[in-house]
Amino acid sequence: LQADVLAQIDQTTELKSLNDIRVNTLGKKGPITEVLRGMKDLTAEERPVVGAFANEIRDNLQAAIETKKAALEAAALNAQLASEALDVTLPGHAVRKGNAHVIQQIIEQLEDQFIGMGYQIAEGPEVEEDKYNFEMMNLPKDHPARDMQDTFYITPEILMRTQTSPVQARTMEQHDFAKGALKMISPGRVYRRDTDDATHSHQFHQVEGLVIDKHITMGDLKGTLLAVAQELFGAKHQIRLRPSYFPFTEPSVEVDVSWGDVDENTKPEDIEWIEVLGAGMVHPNVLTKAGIDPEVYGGFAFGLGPDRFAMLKYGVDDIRNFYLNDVRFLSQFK
Ligand code: FA5
Repeated sequence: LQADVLAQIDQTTELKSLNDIRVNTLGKKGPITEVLRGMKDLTAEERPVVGAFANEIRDNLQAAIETKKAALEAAALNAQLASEALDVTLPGHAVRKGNAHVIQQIIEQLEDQFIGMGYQIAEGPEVEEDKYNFEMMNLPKDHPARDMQDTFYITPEILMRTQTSPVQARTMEQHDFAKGALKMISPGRVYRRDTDDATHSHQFHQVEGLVIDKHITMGDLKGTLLAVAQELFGAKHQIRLRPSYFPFTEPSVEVDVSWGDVDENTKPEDIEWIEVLGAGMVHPNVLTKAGIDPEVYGGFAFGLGPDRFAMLKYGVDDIRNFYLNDVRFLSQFK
């Protein structure tokens, strides 16, 4: 029995089966207990001999089980330590870093430029009154030029602003000319019932600009716009001013920027132009409606499209890419 059980103990690799061996051999129903229990049937001479022998085997097996138990517990602890070991030299998980939307980047670049030229940044509501969006901009209710900007109306008097120009009216109303000239830009979202295509979105951005002072000329407007366009686009693109019409400026111009690379060998008829902004000298009616005397003050205004600027700067040929919010597209502009 002893040799057999010792062999079993030796082969055991689990604490649970070791315990089974202990219960089976040394437990209440085990063979050794049975022998000791049968002592009463033995003669007085046999008892000490059998008793001593049984006790010796029991002690031997008990000692073997304890030794094996300690060894198995130590092995289990080592295995656990090995499996839970922390390798501090393994590379960690990279934290994904977001970036500002490309149009926001263009707007911030423009803000930096204009702040450098002494402009303030103004804000206005996207849900706007008809009064500021149209009437104070010299576009009364029956004016045919309202059709140029197809409008989302909320009520007959409240609309989604179609342009950032209402911020002109709001800042002119507030400005204290005793403190100096008015020079502001106002970036923000605008909304139109335009059919989406490669260069039109029903929701896009504008950056309005307005300068009002005593001796402002068309030359100031042209110089400002050329400086901004050159800073943003560099020498690769050409710029042209075209006469245009807006009810709130007189005279009015539109500025186009050439699409793709252009150099001195490019034939003028081969250049493809994309319209990026409207501008002009502030109409006397607009000044009067805001309580400014057009005999004393004058100025220029412009409204540019940063979406179109972003298209030109990065060669993106479809404006809708900016609004699909595909991270693979947007994460290119870091
Ligand atoms: C205006 O909105 C005038 N308020 C601009 C202005 C301000 C003129 C101050 C004079 C003085 P227009 O509708 O042309 O003008 O739009 C101005 C610019 O916004 C365009 O040159 C173009 O860059 C951009 N734009 C217009 N419609 C869209 C559109 N659907 N999607 C993307 N960009 C557009």
